[in-house]
Amino acid sequence: MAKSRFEYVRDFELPDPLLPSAYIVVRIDGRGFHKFSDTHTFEKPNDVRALNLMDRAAKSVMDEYEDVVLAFGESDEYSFLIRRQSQLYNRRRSKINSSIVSLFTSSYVYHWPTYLPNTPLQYPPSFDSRVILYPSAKEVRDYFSWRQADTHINNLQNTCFWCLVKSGLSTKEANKTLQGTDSKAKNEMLFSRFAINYNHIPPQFRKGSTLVRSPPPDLDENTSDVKPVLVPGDRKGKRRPYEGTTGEVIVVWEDIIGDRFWEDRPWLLPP
Ligand code: DGT
Ligand code: MG
Ligand code: MG
Ligand code: MG
Ligand code: MG
Repeated sequence: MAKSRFEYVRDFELPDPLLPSAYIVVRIDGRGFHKFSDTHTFEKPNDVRALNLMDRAAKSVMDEYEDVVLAFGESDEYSFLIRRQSQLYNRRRSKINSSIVSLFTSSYVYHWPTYLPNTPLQYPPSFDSRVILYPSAKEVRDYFSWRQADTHINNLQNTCFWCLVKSGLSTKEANKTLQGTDSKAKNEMLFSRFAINYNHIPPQFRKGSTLVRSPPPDLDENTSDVKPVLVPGDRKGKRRPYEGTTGEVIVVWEDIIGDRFWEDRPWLLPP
């Protein structure tokens, strides 16, 4: 078929490939969720319904994209780790970025009535999205540590703040009370003034949500302890290392700053 004389404009669509073998992180973040959470009367500081809805939307992304091997969420944001050897959309940046945030957003809206049945959605929420490349496992570990440390710092601060406000202080007074306090002082304030042991607050609020896949059970009992975990390969009897792309997506509220989480799942950070 002959090309139309307009077809040349296609050449303006420039390639935007992501560096081969680099770890890919996509982070989405709710746009204007300060206002959005007020409009929809989210509980302060944490609304478990809204957080569970975020987790559900993230699960949709992992169910659809097997190369997303890990996701971490807190507040109005989620980070997705795409395995380093992924050939998803030939590693085209804007295709990956836009597809993930689009699916996340539609799933968030789709599942809204299930998680907040008595709160009609007042207007369409949106999320921004960015792609970050990391050259090695160290930066990936530090990236997720950064997000989880942020979860902790914000949650401790917000928990104190809303305790003070709910006890009768103005928001201005609460801010002033908290000014310059370190985390030890905040823990003590919660305990002595509000009888709250911070460590007893749900881990979902303190640690954020981590989504991973569970590897299928290792069929060979001789290698059940051997890492990396082997799974059945394409050819009968031939086994290959598990890459984190199959198995059920589960949510955990665990520490991901320490080594344990990653040692248990060596496929997340292949050398
Ligand atoms: P942005 O991201 O620049 O468009 O602006 P925001 O307003 O989304 O700000 P951001 O992302 O820095 O902070 C997230 C906001 O969402 C923050 O104001 C607290 C709110 N938020 C998130 N989760 C909850 C929740 O469970 N309960 C309540 N009350 N607020 C929440
Ligand atoms: Mg933001
Ligand atoms: Mg936001
Ligand atoms: Mg945010
Ligand atoms: Mg099309």
